[in-house]
This record gives sequence, structure tokens and C-alpha cells, in this order.
Amino acid sequence: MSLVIMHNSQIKGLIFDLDGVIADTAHLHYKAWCKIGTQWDFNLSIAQNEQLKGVSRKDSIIKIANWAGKRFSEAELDAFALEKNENYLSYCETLGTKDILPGVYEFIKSSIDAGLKLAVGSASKNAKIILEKLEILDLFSIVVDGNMVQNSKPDPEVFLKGAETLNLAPNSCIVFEDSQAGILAANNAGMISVGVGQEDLNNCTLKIENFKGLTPKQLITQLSNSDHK
Ligand code: B16
Ligand code: MG
Repeated sequence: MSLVIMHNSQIKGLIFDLDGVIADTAHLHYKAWCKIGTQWDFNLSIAQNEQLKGVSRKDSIIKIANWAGKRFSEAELDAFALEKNENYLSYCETLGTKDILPGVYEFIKSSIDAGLKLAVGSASKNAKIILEKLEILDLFSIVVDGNMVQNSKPDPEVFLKGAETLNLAPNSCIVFEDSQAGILAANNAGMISVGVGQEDLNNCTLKIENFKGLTPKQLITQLSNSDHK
């Protein structure tokens, strides 16, 4: 089943980013990066952290080292990235259904009832672990994570792989993203991009603050009423 004709195509699939869209984990990544920065006498700002959203672990450590004015060998960077991940996973130990962002679970359920195919497209190599902790891994037909792609967002690879696995054309998919890199990745994939959260996001087809009370039908109506046709 599909919902509406847009872009000369019907919407048949939804691809969700994980951190900051499904799960309230973005602040845990920030906390773990801050702990690394502190070792270098560097305070990672909230604005800098925004630029790390949707960016792979390795690319993130390279950016932070540059901002801190530090030069490290490849092996040292890998060791810091490993340490960050161990800290991040320790912060994630208590994650559970309470950490699913408002309205997301209900929206996912009603999307499945509407016959839409669902995927996750995340830069995180921990995506499946986190989804298991949230007890929603089984709701998705496919989880494309950071282990399965060569190129970080804004490259469209993660979303194109999701659509391909769902056996859907890119222009029949909507991507939900909280990061600017992710919005660009969705646009580069030729998909409809819905920005999620409080932060300003440029170039998304539609912006929503959260999923509270939202149904797939309402979303499609909002998209139809937006500049996007
Ligand atoms: P990991 P997303 C991204 O996940 C996060 O936004 C970003 O902060 C993180 O560095 C990246 O995953 C890699 O995560 O270290 O767990 O492999 O937003 O694309 O779901
Ligand atoms: Mg995200």
C-alpha cells in the first residue's frame, strides 16, 4: 500500500536516522566526545557538536583533533575513537523504551499499519545494539548502519542502500533526519527529507519538531501543503 503521489511517485518507504530521530542518544555522543576533548584541554562547543551529528566516529575524531589544534598519528586517533566508543556504550547501558523520542513508537506502528516499508539509515556502528535496547529492532525491514557503508553522510550511500534493500525507488522514500549532513544525504539520494528536532536545518523538504501526535497521513498532507509538490 502507498499513501500519495509525489514526485510522480507514490510514497512507499520511510527511512529513519537513529541518533536524534528515534533515540535520545545525541547527548550521550556529546558527553563521550567532551570527555575526550577534556583530556586535550579542549571544550567541544554545542555548535561544534552540531557539526558532528550524522558524521562517522572516525571523521568526528579527526574534526575534533583539528578544532583542538592537535596532531595525532592514525593509531592514536583510532585509540581515542575506541575510548570514546567504550565511554559512549557505558552511557548507553541503561537505555530502554523510555529513551525512544516522543511519538516515534506510535508513528512507526501506524506507518506499518498503513503498509509502508521501514528502514533505519544510521552512521552509527552501534545502531543495532541501540535498537535492541529500545526493543524496536524487529519493526524495521532493514537497518543500514555505519558498518555497511564506505562513505559518511552527506554522501547518499546509507539511504540509497536502504531503498535498494527495500526494493524501492529513491523518490518513493521519505528520510527523517536531525543532522544537516543527513538532510544533504537524503537530498543527494533524491529522497524527500524531513528535518526533525529543535535545531535549524537547511534545505529539508519539511521540518517537524517531533513526532508527537503525528500520523503518516498527516505527514503526507503537510508535505503536500509545503512548497514541495
Ligand atoms: P558510532 P546517526 C551518528 O548516528 C551520530 O549522529 C553521530 O554523532 C555519531 O558520531 C555517528 O552516528 C557514529 O556513531 O560511534 O556509534 O558508530 O545520527 O547517523 O544515527
Ligand atoms: Mg542523527
